[in-house]
Amino acid sequence: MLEITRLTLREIELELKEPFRISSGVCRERRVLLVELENADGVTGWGECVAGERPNYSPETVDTAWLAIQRWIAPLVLGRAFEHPSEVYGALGAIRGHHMARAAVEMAAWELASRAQGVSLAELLGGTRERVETGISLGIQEDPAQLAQKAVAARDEGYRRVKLKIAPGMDLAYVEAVRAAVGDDTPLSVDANAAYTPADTEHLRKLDAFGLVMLEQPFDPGDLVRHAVLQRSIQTPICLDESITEPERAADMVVLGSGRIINIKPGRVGGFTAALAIHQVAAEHDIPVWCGGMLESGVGRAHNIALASLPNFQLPGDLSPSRRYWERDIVSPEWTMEDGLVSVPSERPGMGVDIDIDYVASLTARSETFPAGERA
Ligand code: OSB
Ligand code: MG
Repeated sequence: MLEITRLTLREIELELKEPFRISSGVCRERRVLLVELENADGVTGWGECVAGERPNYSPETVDTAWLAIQRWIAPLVLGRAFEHPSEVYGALGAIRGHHMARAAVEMAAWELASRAQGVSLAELLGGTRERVETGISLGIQEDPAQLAQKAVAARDEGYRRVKLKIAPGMDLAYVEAVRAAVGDDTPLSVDANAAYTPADTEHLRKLDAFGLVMLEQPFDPGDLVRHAVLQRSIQTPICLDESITEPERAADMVVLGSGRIINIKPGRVGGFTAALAIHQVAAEHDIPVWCGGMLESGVGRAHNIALASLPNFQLPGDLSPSRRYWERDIVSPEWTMEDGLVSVPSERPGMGVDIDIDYVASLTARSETFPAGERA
């Protein structure tokens, strides 16, 4: 039984060690929305919202998520008793959109349930792997030589796959330089974050020459049909990220042939229950999935790693260790990587890391507890 008696929202600010540039903008500092749920026994569970500061990756932002949780999501879970955390997704089904806001609460509910039951989050989700293969996502750099240097360093650090962010005018020459620098044996992929249109089809076909594992999200999220047409005219497998906002979109992708690989970010699709459903649809259709990242703090990372321990996560995830992003993460122990692998903390109840609550308090820009008036 999962009875949620209290929900605390906190917004913290975490400065990235290095700015991260994608086709639609640059992120220097992460505004992170954290959700803490508490049950009647005083057990707490944590979640992290993956929404960014501006609506450049998805329509949601930190501010819209705060509003959605405060106004519509919190009232739907507070005081409710769920038999199992998988019921939370359905309970929030009356809300359209706001997948990231819903996910933050839904995932915190799973974390709370795993702590209350004394099992690891990975185990509660059905994870089977002890270690997960890790890839890196490299932001757009000043020039191809700089990107090539970073790619070589990542390969030498042990990363199992190197992903390059691309944009029109910052694509072929960059990929060519990286491929030449790392050689043919390093798995490479590219991520356009929806920066192209069907008019770029001939141009994108040139990527076929570089033996990429995948081309992630070339077109607008809503363009499932256009992605299907593109997939028929290029060899590089298309992977969808932004397009897959819920399990139904994964099913649509399969029917239409809009891509051959899915990037599952539980925080993008409404949470773990939806992520498990997508994982299932994909497995039934021989579609490999992998776990993407959103520059999460150690909390979101914990959730992603737990999910990535499931069997159909066949490709390395964007699960870089804490030190890649932050001078100091908000969890202990911090996330580490060894030989390109991250260990799943399956021996510990819950997500497997502790929140450094004093550090979180020192980074907090605003916080609010529901039911209103009570303090965390
Ligand atoms: O498209 O996967 C993406 C970061 C912010 C927004 C979108 C994306 C990303 C990443 C970062 O690729 C992956 C990571 O967390 O390391
Ligand atoms: Mg992506």
